[in-house]
Amino acid sequence: SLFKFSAPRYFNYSTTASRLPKSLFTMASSNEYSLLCLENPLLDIQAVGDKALLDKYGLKDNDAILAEETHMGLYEDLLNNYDAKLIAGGAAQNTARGAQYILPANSVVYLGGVGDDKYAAILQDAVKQAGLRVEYRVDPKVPTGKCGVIITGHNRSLCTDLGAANHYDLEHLKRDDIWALVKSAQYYYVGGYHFTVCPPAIMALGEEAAANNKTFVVNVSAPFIAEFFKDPLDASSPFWDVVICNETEAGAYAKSHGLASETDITAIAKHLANLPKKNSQRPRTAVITQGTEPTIVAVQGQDDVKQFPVHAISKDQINDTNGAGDAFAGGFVAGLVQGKSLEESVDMGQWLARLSIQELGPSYPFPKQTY
Ligand code: 26A
Repeated sequence: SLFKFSAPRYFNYSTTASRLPKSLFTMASSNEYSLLCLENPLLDIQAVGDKALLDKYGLKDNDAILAEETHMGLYEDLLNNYDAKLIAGGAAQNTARGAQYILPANSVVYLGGVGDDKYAAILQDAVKQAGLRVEYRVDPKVPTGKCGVIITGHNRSLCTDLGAANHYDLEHLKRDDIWALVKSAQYYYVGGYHFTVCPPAIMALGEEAAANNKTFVVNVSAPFIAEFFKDPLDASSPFWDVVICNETEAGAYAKSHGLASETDITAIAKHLANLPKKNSQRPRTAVITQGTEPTIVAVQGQDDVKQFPVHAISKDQINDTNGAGDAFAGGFVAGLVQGKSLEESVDMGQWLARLSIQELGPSYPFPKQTY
């Protein structure tokens, strides 16, 4: 089982690094950066909005979409008329910051594409605070991607202009120094939004994981991924050791795959867990979050599906829910990396999500709290 093995013990070179030759210092040790994450680095332009704003751009109150021509005015609108804040985002980058928040120093590295601009500098600052190492593919010709976030009550509507994030490529992943990080990592986390960008990079990580009995985690990330990016999503599914999604994404998956029910979350979790799997050395785990309703977990080959209630906080403690799911994934994956049980990993996910929804945007409290 995934949860019985202990992760390698951490070894922090930072105190001795200055005494080591430079070449050694730049090489990742086999215990460092055991978690490698891939997706789309974005800057969130977030504001509290209203129905009129959602209607103006034809947006649903709780959805995530790719921006089209008609949405391009949204960002200026948010900044000029809604007092928007600029906050580090990008779903898997939020997860990576979250996992690093819990894990020892130098545990997590994140890959994605950015531009060479002010927005990228804001992202660099945020990841530095979290101690997250990023290896961006920098495109000098394309601006850093941005996500308009409209908060209405406990809903958030996300509208993304991918920019430079859309230019991530296999060439960057296969660059000697980056591929060395891939080789030394033991856990991979891919945000599903990356299926819109570079499926070959996702497949390369999946193949590397399966061939070496490493752990490959995919988050479905948004209903439109399950619906419109079904083919690349399905091509990667044999590599999934863990698949994470929320109830809406589970429903979209059920619909696009013709499952009997779009609302029977237990049945969908079982279906995901039991899809064919390339690496048969461990069963797949499917995790479905449902907001304040219990988290559902199915394990390949097991009949019973587990439920983990959420320890809800009072409504007035919630700042916004932008990034709640990413934080859950961050805590859960940190648990995996630490060799925790399934129960504890889910609890770590719920704990980190609880912290994040009390902050503005997909952020975590500093000074750090400990699990
Ligand atoms: C390709 N798309 C649409 C996206 C995103 C995205 N991250 C990567 N790719 N659309 C929204 N997000 C991020 O989701 C987080 C909340 O879960 C936002 O940047 C936000 O931080």
